[in-house]
Formats: sequence, C-alpha cells, structure tokens
Amino acid sequence: MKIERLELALLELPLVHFFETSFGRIDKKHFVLVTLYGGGFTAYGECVAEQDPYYSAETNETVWHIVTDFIAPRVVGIEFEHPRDVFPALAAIRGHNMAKAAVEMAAWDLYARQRGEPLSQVLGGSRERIASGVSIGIQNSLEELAAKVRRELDAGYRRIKIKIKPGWDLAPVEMIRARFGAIPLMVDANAAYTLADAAHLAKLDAFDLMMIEQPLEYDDIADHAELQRRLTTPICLDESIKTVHLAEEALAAHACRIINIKPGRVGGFRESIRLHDLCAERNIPVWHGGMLESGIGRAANIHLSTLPNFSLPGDIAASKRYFEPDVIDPAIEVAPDGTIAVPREPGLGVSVVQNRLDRATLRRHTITARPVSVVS
Ligand code: OSB
Ligand code: MG
Repeated sequence: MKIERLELALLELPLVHFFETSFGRIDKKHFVLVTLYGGGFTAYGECVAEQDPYYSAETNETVWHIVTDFIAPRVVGIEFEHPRDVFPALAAIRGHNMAKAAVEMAAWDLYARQRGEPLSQVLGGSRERIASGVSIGIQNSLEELAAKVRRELDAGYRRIKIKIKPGWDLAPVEMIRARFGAIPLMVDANAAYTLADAAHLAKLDAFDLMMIEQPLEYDDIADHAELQRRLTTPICLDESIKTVHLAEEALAAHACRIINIKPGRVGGFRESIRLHDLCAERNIPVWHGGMLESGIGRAANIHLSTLPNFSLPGDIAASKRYFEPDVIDPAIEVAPDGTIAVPREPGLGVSVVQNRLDRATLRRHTITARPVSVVS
C-alpha cells in the first residue's frame, strides 16, 4: 500500500448544543481532517485534537505542524505492507499521538478500502452492532440536566455519563438517582480534583456508579492508586492513559479498574488494539471514548468497538446529538435498543458529503511525495 498524497484540512462545525466539561464550554467543533490518497482510493482520519490544549497538550495547530513537518515526510510516497507499520515508522517523534493517530487511522481506512473490506474486519472485530452510551455535559441547572437525561433514556441509550466538577458533582448524581432510579450511570471529572478531595469523592460511593472517570490529574498514576484504595466506586482512566506502557504501569499500581480507549490518545488503531489486548489479558473491561467526532471519526470509533473486550457501552452516540447535518449522509443513528449498526461497506463505510466538508473547511494543505523518499 503506497500513500501517494496527504491532505490536511481544518474544519469548523457548529455543535447542536454547547458541550461543557470541567475545563470549559465549546459551541463549535474545530478539527483537522487527514485525507490519504493511494491506488485510486481516498481515505480519512479525523484528528481528535481540539482548539485548546486542555484535554491534552495537543491542539489543531500543533497537529498541523507535526503532520506537515514530521509525519508526512515519513509516510507520503512510502510503501507500507500493512497499516500496523505506520506507528512504528513514526517512533522518532515523541508524543503527538493525536497527530500520529489521524494519519495512521487514515492508513487503515485506505488499506481496508483497497481490500474491499470493512474496517472492523481488518481491525479484527466481529460485532455487527455496538452498545451506545451518552456523555452529558455540565448544564446550567439541575432541571436542564434532568430533561437531558430523560431524553437520552427515552432514545434508548444504554448508559448515562455526566460530566462533573467541584460544585457540580453530588447534587446532579443525587438528583438523577432520585428521579431515574437504578439506571446505568457514571461520572467523568476530566481531572478536576486532587487527592485532597478524596473524602468528598468517597461520598459518590453511596450512589452505586458504574465508575468515576479521570478524577485526578492527567499525569498522575500514583494518586489515582491511592484514591482507588479509598473508594469502592471503580476508577476509569482516560487522560492518563497516553501509551500502552502507561496503562501497564497504571494496572500494576491498581490505579484503575476500567480503561477508556480513544485511539487518538494512544497514537491510533495499532496501539488501541495492543491496549485492548493488554486489558483483556488482565480482565480489565474497556469501553470506547468519544471526542465529539464528526461522522467520520464516529465511524472509526464504531469499527474499533467491535473488538471483544469493549464490553461496556461507549461514548459513541447518534450524529444528531452533535451536528445537524453531519458531514456524512446517512448520519449515524441509534436504534431504540441503544445499539448502532457497524457499517458494512469497505473501509469506514460511510459516505462523506464533499460539499458539506468544503463548506466547513477553513484551511487546506496538500503534501505529495518528495522526489527522494528517504528521510534524512
Ligand atoms: O473526557 O471523554 C471525555 C469530549 C471532549 C473531550 C473529552 C471528553 C469528551 C466527552 C464526549 O466526554 C464524548 C462524546 O463524544 O460524546
Ligand atoms: Mg473522559
């Protein structure tokens, strides 16, 4: 498989509803889309970096820089036997997993399209449908939160996750339990607490949550281990699991009992599969995280979720919760039983609407092979 050309585009899509986490509120989604061309096929990789370095250190601008100056010269014009060889080819570049993942995931899509197989099959997955959960951002009031929870339960979603932060934690959980009973419920703090809050967080134990996601700092394994000793609620790590190696350290330290997999965070599909397999070996359930992706990235997440150890519903919901219209048509929908069908067409298996992409594009850059394909 030869990658003949790489295109970068910076897109802006309005969100149907603002999304607020402990690090802030956004009402538009800005992301970099990588398009690869090879053998007459076009493939996509949606980057999950954001405009601000709040979830992770990467931003759309660092992605643009790293892909243009360091990743493209190592992949464009190069022959790869298999997309699993792309991540190792980028080993000289430290970090920047979201930039690497966008290119690597597009390479898997290109490979799958060339073989005429759905991405899920190439990744080694076998499910035909995946279980869908929702992530509900911080709201302006408990009433608004209750209305959202009601709507998502009515739509069939299989678990509800709410974002929490100091000042918006016990009350929303208490309200949901009081009004909606024993629904599958979890919380995500996006690193908003410190170990000094351990006694406060332990009050959440009374609500029988499925898990608490990333309560403490994004690079703090030891404190999570200490916190887990003080909680009965399982800790799930998101931000902290930046590499498979860090996951091994976190599991060895008992810093979490569940892991959320986002391919962008760990450098793409190859590393996600390794992380998935590591967790399977250790009896650690995993679920697929979300980063408010457009239909392109959402489809990629669906395909990866077909692997067997994705045993809990992921943050992969219907397109219309985020974008109306999405950049793909038909949009991704959730059935009344809270599941999503895995696309069966080759590659990502969704149809990108070019004029919607064009309208959303703020900036574009094309990179073709250099005359000499050796990186000095
Ligand atoms: O922590 O899981 C997170 C969105 C942006 C950044 C981080 C996170 C999220 C979500 C949204 O929770 C999940 C979704 O795509 O619905
Ligand atoms: Mg999270």
